[in-house]
Amino acid sequence: MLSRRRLLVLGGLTGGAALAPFVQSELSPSGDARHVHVHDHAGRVPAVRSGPAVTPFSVRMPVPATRIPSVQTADTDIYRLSVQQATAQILPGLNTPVLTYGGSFCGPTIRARRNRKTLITFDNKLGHDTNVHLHGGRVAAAHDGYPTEVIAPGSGRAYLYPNAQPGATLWYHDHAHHLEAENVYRGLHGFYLIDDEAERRLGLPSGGYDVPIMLRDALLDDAGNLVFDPADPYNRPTLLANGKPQPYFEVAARKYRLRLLNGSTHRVFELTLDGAKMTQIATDAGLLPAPVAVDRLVLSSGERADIVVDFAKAPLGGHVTLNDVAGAVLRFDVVRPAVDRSRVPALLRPQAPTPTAVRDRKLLLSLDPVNIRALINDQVFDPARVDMQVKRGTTEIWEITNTDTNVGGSGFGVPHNFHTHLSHFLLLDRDGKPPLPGEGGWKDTVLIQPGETVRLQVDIGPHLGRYVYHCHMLEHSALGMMGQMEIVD
Ligand SMILES: [Cu+2]
Repeated sequence: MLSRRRLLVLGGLTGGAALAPFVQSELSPSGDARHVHVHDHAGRVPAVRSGPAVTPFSVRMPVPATRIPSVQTADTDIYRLSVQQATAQILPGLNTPVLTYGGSFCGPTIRARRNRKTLITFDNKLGHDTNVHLHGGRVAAAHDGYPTEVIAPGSGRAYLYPNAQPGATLWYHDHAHHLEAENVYRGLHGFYLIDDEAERRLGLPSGGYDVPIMLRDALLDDAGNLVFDPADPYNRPTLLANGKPQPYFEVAARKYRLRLLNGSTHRVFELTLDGAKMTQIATDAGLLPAPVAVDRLVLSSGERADIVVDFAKAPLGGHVTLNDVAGAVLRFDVVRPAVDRSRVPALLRPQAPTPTAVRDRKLLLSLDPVNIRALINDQVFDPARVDMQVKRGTTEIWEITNTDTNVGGSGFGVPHNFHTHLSHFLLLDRDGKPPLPGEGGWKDTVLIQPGETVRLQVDIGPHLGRYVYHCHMLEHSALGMMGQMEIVD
């Protein structure tokens, strides 16, 4: 079947260059297959400035260490983390300068408990601004990492997270306006997991069998330096899992819960597991109503999916590989037998009836290649402008269209995605068709292909104040594809 070529990215951040490198994907006519093949606009594979070759499965995948609170009060876990430069060994034998939380590339994992608060003070030891956003967290506006509320070099800021939300795989990352893409790319990202007693009782794989895995890409030069080129975000050929290139991970012959996060600033991962079904149990904001067997997982920047994989189905000594369309991402080596008392119940979470929406809104996402801007409803982000006022505790339908089918008259389209702060949503449909099976739960980020319209049922609240929403392809939000809602009573 013929497929349409689509432009994936706006190039040209610097020097007023209009629409620099075109990179395209191919979509099936249904629009929901996302086989991402990279071409330039003439259909050639672009010259990849890749660094040293990576031998797949030659390094072990680490699991980011869980941070222990420095102080625990009756209702709060207290942490202190510095935002600092460090070196990481991403490629064997080479030291890569990176930006980190607490010195580790992929920051430490914060494990919170539902309804028990977390207070984290971040000390900025970098030479430039940063701030911190808890992606997927329902937190007060002053603690949300508003883009212009930055932590200046040499100072610190405390963020309070109430964790008054169901268990979920969240992550924390930089959100300083115009700097977010580069800061995240260089390493300011880490897991934040909310454990939930109701979830614990389900008997899902837990403890050492509950493994967060951050997937992302990178471009490294021959010396091992991370190269950040916002004009060419698809030229990042090295695939990392928890900060290591195409690693292996030794597992027991039993079920594991794998919390997959796309921590890239731009890449869309399209994942398969050696042709086997994956049991998806959660999406961005927590558990799905029921497990869903999926053949492939499409994760755009910022999206999460928790899956359960039973490695007892592979032979002892065998391998199971997680693949992206661009190549292998991670190989699981089944190295030891195990007793497994975990289970995946048929029902995971009661689905509350969603209230009637009080109003409909339309948002249009588009790039402006001539002026090197990225727009929502024809405007770049302006912190002084409130784009919508919404009433706390209500529900709205947001219809969001990616208008970029023909950027700058090039004939090529660009995908976007859409992330709401504070408010979670249900994806109602894509171009009138039902969402993919794994998209059936509460989400905070959704992929929108060129020309596609999604409808979201957005649950507003529970806090008051100003919160942003934006394209989570961070090179686009950095160019202005961001708006803000003011939540009022
Ligand atoms: Cu975008």
